[in-house]
Amino acid sequence: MAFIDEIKIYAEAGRGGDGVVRWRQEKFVPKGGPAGGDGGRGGNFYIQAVRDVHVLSKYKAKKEFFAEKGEDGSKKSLHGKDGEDFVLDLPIGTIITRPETEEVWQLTEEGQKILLLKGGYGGFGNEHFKKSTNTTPTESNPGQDGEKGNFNIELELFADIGLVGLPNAGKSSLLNALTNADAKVGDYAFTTLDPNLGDFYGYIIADIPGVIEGAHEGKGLGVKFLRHIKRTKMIAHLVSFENSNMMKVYKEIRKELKAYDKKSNLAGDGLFEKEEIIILTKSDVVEDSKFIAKKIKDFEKLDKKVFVISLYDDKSVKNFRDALVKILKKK
Ligand SMILES: Nc1nc2c(ncn2[C@@H]2O[C@H](COP(=O)(O)OP(=O)(O)O)[C@@H](O)[C@H]2O)c(=O)[nH]1
Ligand SMILES: [Mg+2]
Repeated sequence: MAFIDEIKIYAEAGRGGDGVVRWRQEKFVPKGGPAGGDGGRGGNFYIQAVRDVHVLSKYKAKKEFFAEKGEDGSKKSLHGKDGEDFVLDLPIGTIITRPETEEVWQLTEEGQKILLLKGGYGGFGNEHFKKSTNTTPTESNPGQDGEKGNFNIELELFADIGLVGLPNAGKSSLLNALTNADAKVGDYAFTTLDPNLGDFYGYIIADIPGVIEGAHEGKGLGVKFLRHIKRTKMIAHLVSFENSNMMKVYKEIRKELKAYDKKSNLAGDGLFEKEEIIILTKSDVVEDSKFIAKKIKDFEKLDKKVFVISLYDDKSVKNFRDALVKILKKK
């Protein structure tokens, strides 16, 4: 699944239609009064927030957008039709900047629509210039140009849940099990350049690859991805039963999140403080159910919700799915 972080686009609002010079057609009157209509307004260029995580990849190939030109005026004082607006759909969480003016916009709510470029006004037709001193004006204006501009579009992913954990913790597998995503499973921790996204009953889950020790310093791909979970509602922190010291592994990742917050000046409002649930994965590799119960207890001492999952145990996945729906509904 392609995931684009940043694209540059060029856009133009529509030019206004021209005003025209026309004359009233009356029988036996060679030149009736002025009857040239005004041109229509050019279409505006808008951006609009949609709840669709894949929409940005549509603009990978196409990067220039033009709103429609206004129609020219016509005879019988008819106004030209206004040009159609162009509305560019972008995912919620997108930040748009205009380098020329240093303006910045952010799309935060579904349906939010922002006018970026105004279409040009239509020109006046000759009827508009009629005066008592000049009943046969031969003047008309051309339509004005629409505004034009370059924009940088940056997607700050607006996932609801971010999956965090060491490489191999089972994040991609869990994402695939819970959603329609098709994330690569296996040794892709450091080669996947894109976070994988999946739709979970309308909530977006992001699989954040490569959070390892030193991620906040830019080791691995961690830091590039950590910023994507800044705005999630919740973190699901995965720790595999394959690790001999699960608590230590857990704390190492927590340390990375904290260090990232500090580095990004997010202290108090960052990844570390965000609501977190803990998922102990691959329980099938452990045979001793007492050991599993003991681990649950250890982690519950952190005062967080703890789940145990094995992808070889459908019931464990189903239980987790149901619990997650409940948690999300309360938000
Ligand atoms: N035994 C077992 N293996 C699992 C389970 N979930 C994932 N795996 C395996 O663990 C490896 C790493 O999984 P992956 O989802 O790629 O982990 P990620 O690096 O955290 O995304 C893969 O070989 C998976 O097949 C599980 O519940 N039990
Ligand atoms: Mg993975």
